[in-house]
This record gives sequence, C-alpha cells and structure tokens, in this order.
Amino acid sequence: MGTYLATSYTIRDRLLQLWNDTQEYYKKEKVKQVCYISIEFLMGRFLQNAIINLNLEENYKKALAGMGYALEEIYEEELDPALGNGGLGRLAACFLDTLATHNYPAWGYGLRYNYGLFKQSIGTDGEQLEKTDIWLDKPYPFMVENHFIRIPIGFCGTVEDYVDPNTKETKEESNRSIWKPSEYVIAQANDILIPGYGTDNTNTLRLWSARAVEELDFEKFSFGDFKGASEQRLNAENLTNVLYPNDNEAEGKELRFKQQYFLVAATLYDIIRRLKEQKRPLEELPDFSAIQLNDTHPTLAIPELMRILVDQEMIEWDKAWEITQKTFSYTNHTILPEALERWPVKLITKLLPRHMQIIEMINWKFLEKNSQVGQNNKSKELRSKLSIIENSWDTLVRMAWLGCIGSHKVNGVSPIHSNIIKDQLFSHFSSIWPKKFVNVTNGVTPRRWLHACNPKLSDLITSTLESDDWIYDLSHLSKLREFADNEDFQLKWAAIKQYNKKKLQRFVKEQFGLDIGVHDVIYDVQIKRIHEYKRQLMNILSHVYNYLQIKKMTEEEKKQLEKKVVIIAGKAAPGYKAAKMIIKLINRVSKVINNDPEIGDLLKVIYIPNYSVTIAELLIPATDVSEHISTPGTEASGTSNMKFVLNGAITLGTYDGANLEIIENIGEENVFTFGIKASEVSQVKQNNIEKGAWNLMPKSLQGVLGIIEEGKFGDPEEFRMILQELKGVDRYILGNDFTSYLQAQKVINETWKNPEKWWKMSIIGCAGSGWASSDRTIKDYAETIWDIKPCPLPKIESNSQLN
Ligand code: OX2
Repeated sequence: MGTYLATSYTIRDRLLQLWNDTQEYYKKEKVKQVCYISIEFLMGRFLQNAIINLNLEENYKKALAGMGYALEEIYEEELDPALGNGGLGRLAACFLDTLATHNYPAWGYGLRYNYGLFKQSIGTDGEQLEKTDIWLDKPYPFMVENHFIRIPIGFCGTVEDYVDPNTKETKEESNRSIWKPSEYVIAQANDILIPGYGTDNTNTLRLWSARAVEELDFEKFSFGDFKGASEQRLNAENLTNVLYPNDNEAEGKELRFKQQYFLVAATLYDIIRRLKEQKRPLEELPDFSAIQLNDTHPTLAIPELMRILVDQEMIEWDKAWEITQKTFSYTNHTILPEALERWPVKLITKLLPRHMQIIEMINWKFLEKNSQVGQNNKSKELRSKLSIIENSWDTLVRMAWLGCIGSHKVNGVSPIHSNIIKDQLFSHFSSIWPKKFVNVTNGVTPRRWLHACNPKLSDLITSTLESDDWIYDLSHLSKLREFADNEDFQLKWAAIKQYNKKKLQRFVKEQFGLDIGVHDVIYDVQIKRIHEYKRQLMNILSHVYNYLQIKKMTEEEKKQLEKKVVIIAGKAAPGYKAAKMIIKLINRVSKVINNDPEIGDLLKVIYIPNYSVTIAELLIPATDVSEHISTPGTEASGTSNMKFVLNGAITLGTYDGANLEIIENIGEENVFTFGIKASEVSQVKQNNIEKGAWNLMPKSLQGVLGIIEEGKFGDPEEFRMILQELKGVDRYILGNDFTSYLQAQKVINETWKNPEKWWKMSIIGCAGSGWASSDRTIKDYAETIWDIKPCPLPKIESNSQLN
C-alpha cells in the first residue's frame, strides 16, 4: 500500500498543477463548457490510466524497478471505486476521458457515495451474497476535498407569495414565489482530476458529499446527550451514503429522490457561481455552459433552474424558460417501462413544494400551447399522453416527459434505440418537435479499453500501422483490414490472444482452483448486469442442453467436439428475485457440469463473482466469443460489445442495440447473429400470450426445463418463478430464439475449426471498430448538441517542465 500511495501522490501533484493551469486558461478564454450531470460515474482504477495519459509509463517503470518495485504490481494494489451500476455510469466515465483527451472544457458532476455498489460473493448454495462496499476506509489519493466549495441545499418548508418591496403588492402573473426550506444539508465538493491522453488539459469530476450544517450540537453535547449531539450530522451524511444498486430499474425511495435533488441543486449553484465570477448575466447561461442530463435522474435540474431564474434572479417566466430549454439536453438510455422514473406528486410536494408548483406550471403552459382543451375523447387522450403528470395508481410526475419538454435536444444512444424513442416512446413529442430528437451512438475510450488493458495488442497495432495515432483517432484502425489475411500477422494476433487467455487461466486457477485449458479452447464470455432482458438465462439453459448432448455421445463423437469455457459475470440488484435465481441456477449448473467426469474439459461453466471494471479489463482481452443476446428492442445500446470487438472477440449477438452497428460496420459475415428482428417481437409475444409459451417451445428447451424440474440442479422450487415465466408468457422470448441460438453455437464451433477464417473475422472486427470510440461520440455531442469547441492549453514553460 505504501508504495502505491507514494507513487499515486507523485501523480496527483503533477495533475494538480496541470489542473490549475487548465482551469485558469478556460477562465481566461471564456470558453463555453459542458457539464455532464450523472448520478453514476463508474471510473475504474485511476493510477495506470493517469500514468499512461501523462505518457510516463516507461519513466515510472524504470524508476520503480530501480528501487525494486514492479509498476504492474503497484497497479494491482489500487481499489476500484464502484460508484455506478453498469453501462450508464461507465459511459459517463469514458466520456470524461475523451473530453479531456480532446481538450474540451468539461465538468462531470456526480455524487461521492460513502458506499459503492455492494460487493458480491457466491454462497455455498450458489446464491448471491451482498456485502457493503466501504471504499472510503482506505486512502484514495485521486480525490481532493475542496474546502472552498460548500453549498447549502434546502428541503421541505413552505412557499410564500412574492411581495414587491416597492409597491408591497403580490403579482400573480409574475409567477414568482419565495421558497423557505425548513431543512438544510451542506454539499461538499470532492474533486477528481481527469487527465487527457497526450495533452496537458486536465478537467474536473466534481462529486458532492453531504454534510450537516452543524457538525455537532454543542448544547446537547454539554448536557451529556452524545447521541443527540451528532444526530444532525448522521442524518445529513445519510443522504449520500449509498448508491442505489438498481440498473435499468427505477427506485421509488424518498432518499433516492433527495439524492437527485441534492446533486442538481449543488451543481447548478456551482455553475451559476462560475458564470457570475465572469460578471456575466444569467441570460448568457446557454452560451456559458451546456448541461447534459444523463438519463432522468438529474431532470430536477429543470425546475431548479426555473426557480433560480424566476424567484431569485427576477427573470420573466418566458425568458427563463427559453434559457432553460437552451441550456439543457437529455439522454434517454432505456425504454424499459420499469426503468422510466415517475415520482409521486405527494412526495415532491413534501420535499420540494416550490418545485412541484413549477413543474405544474411548466406542464400547464405546455399543454395550453400544444393540445386543445376540448372535452372530446381524442383531445383528452392527447392531453393525457402529453402531460408530465400521470394519473394512474397515484398522481405521478413523469421525469422523462419533463426531460423532453425542458431540453432543446433529446437523444437515444444507438440508431435503433433513437428510432424507438422517436417513433414510439416519445412519438407524441417528436410530432411537435421533429428536430429535437437525435441519435448519438455510444462509444468507449480506446485508451482504457485497448491501449491499457491489452498492451500487447496495442503494441502490435502500433508497429503494424507504424504509428500510434489510432489511440486518439480510432478510425486509423481501418488500415488493419489489409492484414486480415496475412498469415504472419494472424499468427501474431492469435499469439496475443493466447497470452491474454493464459493470464485469465491463472486467475481462474488462483480464485477457484479450477484448471482450464488455453489451447484449442473457446472462451465464451457474457459479462453484464444480470437482467431478464439480457437473457443470461438463455445462455445457461443452452449449456444444460449441450451438457445433455455430450452425455449421450460416444467417445469417438466427443473427439470431434470443440472445447469450450463459458464465463458469466455480473451482479443482480439485491431486490430483483428473478435475476438472483438466474445467478443461483448458473452456479448450480456450473457445479454439476464442472464435476462430471464424463464431460472432462469439453465444457466448463464459470461464474466470476464481484464483476467490476477491473475484472472486465482482464476478461475482455482474453475472450474469443462475446455474448450480447438481449431480446431485440430492449438493450438501448450496450457498450461492452464495442470493447470486445475492439479486442478481437467475435460477437455472438441478436439484432439489438449497438450490435446492429457492429454488423453494419464489419459485415454480418463477421458476426454470429441469430434470432428475430425487433419488428417481429410483438407478434411472437402475442402468440405466446394466446397459445401459451410452453406449447410453442422447441422440444430441446422443454427437455432442459424437464431436467431442471426433475431436480438435477437442486430443488426445482428454488427456480419456480423463472420456470413459470418461461412456460407461461416468456416475455423475453427465449423459447422462440432458442433453436437459432443453438444453431449459432454450432456455426461458432465449425468456424473455430478453421483458424484462418477465425482470425480473419477477429481482425476485421477490430479494424472495423473505429466508429466505436467515445471520441467520435463526443464529437457528435459537441457539434450537434452542445456547441462547444476544444480549448487546448498552450504548451507554456510551467506545463512542459513537468514532462
Ligand atoms: C444502460 C443501457 O441499458 C445500455 O443499453 C446502454 O448501453 C447504457 O445505458 C449506456 O447508454 N441504466 N443503464 C442503462 O440505461 C439505464 C437507465
């Protein structure tokens, strides 16, 4: 730990200096900045990324080796802060890397949770166990508490009429009121400095933590009430204690709502403070900063900005609304109904009474303008479709509606997803504002997801292309195409895969005591949050089927088979019963298969617990086949699919999300596709409902379910819920896709027998991944939504001295 800390502090010192220079320069240049607000940032380890970005890896290696230390070992000592659930938070982290690398003036804003996503382990019955992730009990050198930035955030209280101090009159048409919160919590800034690759520009990720206004009630303390004396502090700190562990599912808890407001209120205060520092009027906010709302979690920023402009800055409502719409843009990341946030009006009224009034006013004005008040059914229907406020089991505020109405641009994250939101989810809005809805396809940073995690492949690419330009302009990879058939290049490419597989093999041996092969073994990997729509269940059921097939084979037939190691990793939300059952089933199946002597090394199933960014960095370079098998129309994009192709894994995928971009860019002949198209899903679902999924299910899958029900993997009662779902409605249409999934696996096995073909596909995949860089994504956002430009720090003495 000592060496790690010492090394980290030297890096932090450099970054602090560069960061100061960068911030001063941005201020001087008065450039427009982007603020990316996200309730999650899944950053991964910091040290290696910073050393690489600062181009200091060789120097550090040498210097440390001179003292008897290996830099790689020091990297391994770092913790991996889990301040996010999955793709949404990791995307935000990739964006920060790109923004700094390409010199964009940018800020990330999020929360510094005391406890990250729970630590997962697997119990003796195969079940998921959860433990608190107390990451802050170890020093984390890359985050600095900024004592100058402490902001009081109000909650609850009352709203009073605004009285003009001159005329002593209240004017209803001004829409102005005074909010008097009854509670305050302090937002404390904690800054993580974000270095770019090959540049001095260093941006900020500002994470807010909650503190009490009064740390200790001295009066209570002196009267011996020690518990009462710290009550306020404990209550306040509770606000940013935990990251809610749901991915793609809304959490209806009051504390979550308070977190969301706390995040946006502190952030807006901070942005406006910087604007005022430049002595610029609030009318200039849209030219000063673009604010991107990462999903609906930060959409309370819209009424909060309206409150600041109208109530505090005395700006007319219509002008304030214009400023607000011009400032914000909103990214939608999912169309799953359970993930679309809706908060009860009652709860908002209690916690943020003034904001509720503002939301109602926004809604009223919007409906007045865009729907007729008529009493006929059609106009009523339109009004209820358009309204931010929904009357269902309760009166609810639809946060996605608020996001659409209050932003000048709304984007989806892949072409198919953007079409779905434009034509289905938000069709009523897109017919009012056809230009508001755009697509910005996700991307991943090639620094972390190729250059750093797969150094041997990075070196091979650089030496082959005779340049490392690809690291910040990934489109250069296309030049690898001409080497796809080259025997010598293929051998080198394959050898690197072997090397990475050996690393993973050692990890599996150390962690689970399990021996797996490397040569002539297909590593088939599915790593992501466990969710029914992602269909890990289909994956494991297919291997039960394969297992049963192998059991029936003669020794001769077995010799013809390809060996496979199936790896699955991912956490389930602790309250998500079906997902937890799927984890249990995977582990039970794994136990049976891995211990069956008749199977030997033909098939192994491994579940790797406590999936994290760091584990992804180990697995992705070692993968031959990566699975992205969601039901078409459910996965907005997916981003690990991009990381895998970049590292030479071949995709086994459905026609969904960004798989479609992979297919388009590298050709369907280089992807193992299967299953139906999104447009066919509703018909299949309808058939399932009408005829019963069991009756439509292929015999192969019926057989598999039969074996589970016989108790082969333990008491079938433990899997009742997921089995019933499959036999009943089968919402994610596993039954329908099962046969073609098995067929795709057969094609994989056949292709593996032909190494020239395999490695050619693998190389073409990587060569065709230029589009998958977050550098391209950010350029799209910067040009089409944010209207911001790079602002590179000039190489002046004080900066260059450091290198
Ligand atoms: C995820 C989406 O599920 C995934 O498809 C996408 O790639 C990622 O966001 C980044 O855009 N929570 N997580 C997501 O959406 C929500 C909501």
